[in-house]
Amino acid sequence: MATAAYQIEGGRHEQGKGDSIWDRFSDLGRLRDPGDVACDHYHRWEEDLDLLARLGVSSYRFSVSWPRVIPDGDGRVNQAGLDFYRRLVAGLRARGIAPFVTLYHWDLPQVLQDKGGWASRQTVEAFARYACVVAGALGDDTTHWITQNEPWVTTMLGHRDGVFAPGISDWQTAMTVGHHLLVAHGMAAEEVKGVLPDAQVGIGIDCRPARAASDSDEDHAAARHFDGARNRWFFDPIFGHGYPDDVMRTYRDRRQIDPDLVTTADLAIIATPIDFLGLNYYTTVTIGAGQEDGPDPGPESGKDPGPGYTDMGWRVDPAGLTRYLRHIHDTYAPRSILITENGASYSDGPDERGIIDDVRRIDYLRSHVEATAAARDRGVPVDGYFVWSLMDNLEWVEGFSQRFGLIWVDRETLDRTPKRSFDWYRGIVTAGTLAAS
Ligand code: IFM
Repeated sequence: MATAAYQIEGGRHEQGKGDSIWDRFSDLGRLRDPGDVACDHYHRWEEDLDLLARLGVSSYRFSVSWPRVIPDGDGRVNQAGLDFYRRLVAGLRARGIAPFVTLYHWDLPQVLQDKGGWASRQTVEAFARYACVVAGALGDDTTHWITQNEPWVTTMLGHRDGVFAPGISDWQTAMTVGHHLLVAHGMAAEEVKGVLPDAQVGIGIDCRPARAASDSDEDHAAARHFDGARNRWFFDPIFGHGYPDDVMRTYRDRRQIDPDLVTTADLAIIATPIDFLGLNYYTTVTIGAGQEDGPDPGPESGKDPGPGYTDMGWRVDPAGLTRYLRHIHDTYAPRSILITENGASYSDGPDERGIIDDVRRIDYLRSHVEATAAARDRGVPVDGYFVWSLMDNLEWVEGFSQRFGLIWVDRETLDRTPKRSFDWYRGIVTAGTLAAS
């Protein structure tokens, strides 16, 4: 089961927390709903851990809010902020649940953004220090660490398209940010291992497997470029292959990347060995000529995407997961793979009896659990599966309009009501279908 700090915690001004770039984005009215309270997990965390225990899961993936722990990003440590996560981790252990800690799920301290954000090398240094602080505080009870979540999103949506915080639209900045995120991953991995030699450290990468829209050479070339920019750009350097030549050439030709950005020393840091690869999988895309630079093509926005698609307009493609797991195994051979996110947004709400019969979510999850098991049966070392997400939460710019949770959160009262999928998933966990769920 997985969540992220900004999407559930709230407690924006509690106990010394600093603002993150998402707080600023929210203040600017760039989110459909403000994020100050979110699901109020900051105050209701014990109730939420009880729900996790009721679900029977053996592990829980959550993220630490950097500005809650170090309000200005690289200065004083906020003890009260760290203590919140200490209590959370202790509460998980007391319920027999292993914490999987994500260090960065997009909520950069605003003070660091004001100094250049991820485009500045100083943010990379600050992240390494922050990783060290958190590892020192939570390490007694935490074995599994995820450095970065979905660097493509921060890179492209946050800095090329400007639709996510911090709202910058500049190709070269985006490429610099993406590179720095990966260097920060490698440095943080080293830091965590320095403090906790037995830690298991990985990174969470989102993938969008792409197929060509037709057999034409143009569509194949477009799909190849899309795959290179969206997937290989991140997987290749992490596994020691450097950035893909074909994409690098295009970026250089178009002057979309600073030619001096990438050094051999950086590539060595990025390739710091990981103990597991975290893979976030939701969907696949079909790419034709002209669509190679994204954004992901999907059904026209604002229109009901219809059957076979989730409310995000993402195609349901479980077979794509099996294929992609096999591809990752064959291409990069990671020691271990965890599905660090998989899930679906469907809006089904309570009926007159108060029951939330989210049968489409059950179908989605069942087919993807089976797809994961199918890959494992063919020798892919998939050692864990995390559903996105425990509860309906703040889906970034979409606000609360997209519901990914196994638990319904009433937007007025913030009361939690487990959906049908919650009971179904408990059955899956009890049956031991997948490890570390
Ligand atoms: O809600 C997000 C999460 O924060 C990162 N991965 C995708 C999810 C659904 O969009």
